[in-house]
Amino acid sequence: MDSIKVGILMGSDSDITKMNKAAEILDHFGVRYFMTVASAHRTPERVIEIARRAEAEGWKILITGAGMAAHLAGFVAAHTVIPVVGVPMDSSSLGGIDALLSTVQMPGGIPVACMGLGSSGAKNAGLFAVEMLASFDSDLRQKLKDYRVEQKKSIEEKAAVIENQR
Ligand code: RP5
Repeated sequence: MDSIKVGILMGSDSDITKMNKAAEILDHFGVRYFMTVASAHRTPERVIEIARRAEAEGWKILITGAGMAAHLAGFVAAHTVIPVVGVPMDSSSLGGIDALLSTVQMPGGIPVACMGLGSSGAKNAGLFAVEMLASFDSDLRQKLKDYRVEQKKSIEEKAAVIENQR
């Protein structure tokens, strides 16, 4: 079996539906991952343990999803040099703007790559992780190109259906 390449952490089990979009992409591309709940403020030691495990096992990318005063991405990034991709969750009464700013505005020195909000952001985090892995894997690069072709075909088919209805 392949080794784990990507870790997916989320601040709460309430983030699971959205963060599953990242997992679905990794499943599609056959990238092995570890997915769990770990909160920067409720279980900080657990987050540190996972960051240490990721380093020890040679995971390549960490995807984090968190909402509200979202410090999970930055907290994980503080404990590893593995690239961290943060997905702000649109789970608050502020619609996610709080999590977006918390995730994207890392002070210089500890980077976090911030995706868009919610499900689309999680899907893109999965794709971004695959793209990073594909930089060193030509089979994966070809699969990404095939995925784009399929996407294009799907839009063209939908466009044809709409045009034929008018
Ligand atoms: C964050 O606060 C989580 O990532 C979640 O998006 C939000 C709400 O968490 P719960 O109150 O649903 O556990 O920590």
